[in-house]
Amino acid sequence: MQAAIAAMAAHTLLLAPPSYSYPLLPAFPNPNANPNANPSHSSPVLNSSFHGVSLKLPSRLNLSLAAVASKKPLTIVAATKKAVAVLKGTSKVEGVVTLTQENEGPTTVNVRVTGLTPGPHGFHLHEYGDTTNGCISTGAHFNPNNKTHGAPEDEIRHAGDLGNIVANAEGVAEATIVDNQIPLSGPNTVVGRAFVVHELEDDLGKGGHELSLTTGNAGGRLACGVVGLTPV
Ligand SMILES: [Cu+2]
Ligand SMILES: [Zn+2]
Repeated sequence: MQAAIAAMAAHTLLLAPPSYSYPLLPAFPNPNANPNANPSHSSPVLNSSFHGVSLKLPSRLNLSLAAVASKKPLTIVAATKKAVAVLKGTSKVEGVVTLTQENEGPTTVNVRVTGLTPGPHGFHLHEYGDTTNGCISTGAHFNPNNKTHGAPEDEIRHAGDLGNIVANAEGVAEATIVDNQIPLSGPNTVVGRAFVVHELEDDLGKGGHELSLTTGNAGGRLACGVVGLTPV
């Protein structure tokens, strides 16, 4: 009798591993199709335990699928967007502008322009990424909210109004600008529009000139470049 119990225990131990391996199988297993199952060892007790495992499988699979599905939107929301514009013109003025935006936060703009006369130069995002006729064809300041020209910190400003960049004695202007009105996605995205660096200082709408409230009277367009997406 004891030998028979020991033999049954041995069978139970031998047959236990296949039942534990079921959750790893992709489909709902049929215990009778298990290649490891020996028909001669089948018993009602073992079958009922197999059924118990197979009944639990659907809920486990559903839970793991739900967890994967709920993580996907979070990954999209956490996106970083990056863009670049290479500024060129008819003069020796040239530069590179990089833009980075985390999620729906402000856009950080890093600017380096060389070949300028020392001092302040108007720096804007213009409406079009079109340079077929040089920087003139980039149009007016990017202005999706139909406002007048202003300073970057003003309530009333064009979205493209980024103020001035200031060149040092070597003609190099470097700046980091953080702004809330020049996103890299959505209806007011600046991707596909163009940066322009100007000949003169932007008076930020306060110069009293007839052009102050449209262009800041910043003079000619020295160099420009279209904003395009880059790898993150
Ligand atoms: Cu401009
Ligand atoms: Zn403007």
